[in-house]
Amino acid sequence: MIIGFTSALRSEGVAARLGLALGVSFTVAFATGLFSHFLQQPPAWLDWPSRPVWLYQLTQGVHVIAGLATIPLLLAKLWTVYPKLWQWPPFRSAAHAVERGLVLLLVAGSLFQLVSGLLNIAYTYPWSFFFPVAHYWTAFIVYGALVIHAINEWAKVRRSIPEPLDRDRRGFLLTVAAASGVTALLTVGESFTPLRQVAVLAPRAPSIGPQGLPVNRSALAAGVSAAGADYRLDIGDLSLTYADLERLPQHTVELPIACVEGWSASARWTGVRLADLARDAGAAPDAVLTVESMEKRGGYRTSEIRPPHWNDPLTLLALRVNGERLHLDHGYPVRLIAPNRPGVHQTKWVRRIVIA
Ligand SMILES: Nc1nc2c(c(=O)[nH]1)N[C@H]1C(S)=C(S)[C@@H](COP(=O)(O)O)O[C@H]1N2
Ligand SMILES: [Mo]
Repeated sequence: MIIGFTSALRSEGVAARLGLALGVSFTVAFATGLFSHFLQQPPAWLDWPSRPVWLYQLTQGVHVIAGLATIPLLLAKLWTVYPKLWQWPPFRSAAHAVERGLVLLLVAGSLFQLVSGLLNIAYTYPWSFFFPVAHYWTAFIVYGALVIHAINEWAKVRRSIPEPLDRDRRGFLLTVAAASGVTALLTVGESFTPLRQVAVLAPRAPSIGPQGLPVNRSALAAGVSAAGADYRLDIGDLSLTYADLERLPQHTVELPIACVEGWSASARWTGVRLADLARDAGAAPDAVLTVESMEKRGGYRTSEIRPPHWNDPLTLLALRVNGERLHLDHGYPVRLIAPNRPGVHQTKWVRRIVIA
């Protein structure tokens, strides 16, 4: 402990550099996180464009990778500054007490964000709160505290950054940077297929699953069984059998599924253009559609699809993936697939589309 407390690696210069790196990674995570939030729950006045098709895949991949790469940085930063916890007297003034309270909030909030995010992408929920809501609101607390902390510490940063570091401190920072880089490298393959072989830390490999595609929620987990001959897809006044859908003009598109948990995978989808079908069913071009699945319960059993997305010719009610009839776990008989849209909204086992 004594060695830890007096380590020469702890210096203002080291703390400042780690602080700057954390400032960048938290900014990236905050911005991409907000983007994801508003794509999942857009306010009524906000219609996101459906292009570029890969935008959400990119921002959410970056969100998760940036969060993971932040873990070594945060641990190093906490190690660098933790002797301050025992400083005496604990508060020199009221302003100092407020400043320390803010740092406590920042540390606790950051740890919460990283741990809860990590457990979420590992599909582990040892808590009773709803992850997206807790992660979203804590992000504002953390980022707000971070901005004030950065302002408070700015003089130290300005003072210590121009001073060169000695070899040991440089070595320490390089080790931390390498740990961060390796963490990113071992997970980025869950979105970026050329690196999928080394994605050993990724909870989902992009090509493992039926039909070479991961599954988030299987039919069994969702309580959905294979549709029989009585299956109908209802949209507006139309009611179509599976054979009716197969007889309609089929289109093939290459689109990714981009899960909020960070993995993504592209596939070749074949099916009916939603715009064609909605028009035949009498939808006005500015209508809002609600896609409902056969699933009885579950947070993602329905999704709303707004005009920019359902009018996009790439948006399909897919019957096939990579040339094969959809596997039940991928949404047989019919699933929605649309560009630039979170995976949670790519509704599987579509039963009905409501036009409003
Ligand atoms: N009906 C329904 N559709 C759903 C879900 C669901 O739970 N229920 N999960 C969504 C999520 S979170 C993702 S990431 C994608 C994954 O599609 P896949 O299982 O075919 O890869 O499906 C989406 N469609
Ligand atoms: Mo997902």
